[in-house]
Amino acid sequence: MPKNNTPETRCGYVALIGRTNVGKSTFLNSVMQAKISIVSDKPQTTRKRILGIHTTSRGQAVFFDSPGIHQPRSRLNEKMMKDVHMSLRDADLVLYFTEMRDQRDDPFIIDLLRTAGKPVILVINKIDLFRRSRSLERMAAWKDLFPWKEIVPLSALNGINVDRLESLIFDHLPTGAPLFPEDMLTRQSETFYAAELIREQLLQLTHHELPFTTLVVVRELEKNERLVTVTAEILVETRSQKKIIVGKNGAMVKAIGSGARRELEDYFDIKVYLDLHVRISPDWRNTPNVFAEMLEQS
Ligand SMILES: Nc1nc2c(ncn2[C@@H]2O[C@H](COP(=O)(O)OP(=O)(O)OP(=O)(O)O)[C@@H](O)[C@H]2O)c(=O)[nH]1
Ligand SMILES: [Mg+2]
Repeated sequence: MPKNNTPETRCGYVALIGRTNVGKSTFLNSVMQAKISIVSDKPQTTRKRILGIHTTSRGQAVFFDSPGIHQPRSRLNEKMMKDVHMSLRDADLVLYFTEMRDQRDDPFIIDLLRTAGKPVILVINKIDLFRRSRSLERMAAWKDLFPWKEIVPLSALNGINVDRLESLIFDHLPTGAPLFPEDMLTRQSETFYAAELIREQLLQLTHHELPFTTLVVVRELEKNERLVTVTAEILVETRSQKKIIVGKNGAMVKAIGSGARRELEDYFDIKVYLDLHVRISPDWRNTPNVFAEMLEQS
């Protein structure tokens, strides 16, 4: 029995796992009411494991937002899948995200969950896109595939059931004192966020073949009381990709830059000067030094 009749706090690591584009990062931002992880309608938005530290009166849920599960086709993809395995290994609780449009009962993923041997909550996201009867059907279809601890239909975008899922997460976490200071939200560096906020604009403003072949590297980040100066490069693999990202008379890179500057000003809460260039770096995805630089910028 806890002392003074105060309920014991819960604390633990929660892995957000699932295919790309199902809404894992959207949920993380929604439950934490902060922009922890970038979101886009393009596949493979999250490229590395991102920590989101969520402290409430019930305790501390430490989320690992993870890249979408996929078959690796490059060194970068292999590193992304390694992060998925790391999240599963370190988790006290797994949230397995699917979405309503997902028809696949994927034996590969179910095997992955079985091997991990962790308690799993099944989340069926994007219920706002379908009628209620369809979400009940989907829940029934998934029910017997795995001994889920819970099955939760969700709309991460519209906030439907986000509170309920949050409460279930705390129910399934072990009791314990917080691991991180209460006011800490993440452990990623400012340099990492600066690069991510630029990449988010790139994903949102360009069409879908480009995101896989681009990388944002922050070369310099300087702060004083009045201004943050960010110097960054967008790496692309070919001349034609560079042409698209620069755009007619530089219009595209200008749009990416001004969108990113607004986001950066929100993030740093101060005026930002962004110096953004596009550079060709052939095959950076298979050049360990190049993507290591991005993955270590955190
Ligand atoms: N309609 C609808 N769209 C959603 C919902 N949740 C997320 N989305 C959209 O789905 C897209 C992908 O969302 P993300 O949060 O980036 O998905 P993710 O699972 O983190 O994707 P990866 O990082 O690539 O693995 C975005 O366009 C979101 O706005 C939802 O509940 N309903
Ligand atoms: Mg994501």
